[in-house]
Amino acid sequence: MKLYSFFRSSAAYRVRIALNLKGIGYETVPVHLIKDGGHNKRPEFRAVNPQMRVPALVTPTGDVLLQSLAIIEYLDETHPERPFLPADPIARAQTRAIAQIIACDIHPLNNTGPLRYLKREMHQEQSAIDAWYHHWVLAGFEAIEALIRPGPYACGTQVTLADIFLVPQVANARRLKVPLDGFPKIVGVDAACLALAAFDRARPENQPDAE
Ligand SMILES: N[C@@H](CCC(=O)N[C@@H](CS)C(=O)NCC(=O)O)C(=O)O
Repeated sequence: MKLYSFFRSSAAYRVRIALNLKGIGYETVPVHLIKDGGHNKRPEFRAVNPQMRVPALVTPTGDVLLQSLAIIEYLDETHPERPFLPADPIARAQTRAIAQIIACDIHPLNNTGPLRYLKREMHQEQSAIDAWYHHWVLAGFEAIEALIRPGPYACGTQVTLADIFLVPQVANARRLKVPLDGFPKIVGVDAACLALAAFDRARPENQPDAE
């Protein structure tokens, strides 16, 4: 498989974790999101992903898959051993809820594109943009902190979709200096996950395009 990725992209980080957890080898195709206004805006990448975002995954059949959640579900469906969701329907919904707080409620507000828009089109000061970023992470993390069950992982003793989404969001929050002292459960889950090779290998600093 071939993964279009950027070392710092938390959405690509999710897919890297999922690929590693499933033991699937892949080639990284780095797409620099900052240099020259973003290499993701080049026509050759637009031909891969019309949305011009990472991640994009090329499957062994040559199909291109977009959107981290769709890609991760595809990996789970095609490699059902060590599933990313628990068997019980209630537990599945609870696991998806944590993943979706990140995917739908935190990340879209704090992504490179919207932050750039706040700066360039809305002419906001960097301090206001930082406050916006912190606000939405803190609001989402408060909910997740209350939802985390006895661990070591977010939904119990097995790694799930919730962990795959949580760890990259924590890395992002740390990079933007969001104080995490109020979230001991999130910090504990993050540490437990990063002790696993699949998570560690997926970290931004361990990518071939890391800077
Ligand atoms: N919902 C998408 C988000 C993908 C996304 O927004 N990726 C960001 C990096 S984390 C990106 O490529 N941004 C490029 C840009 O906005 O120019 C997913 O989960 O895959």
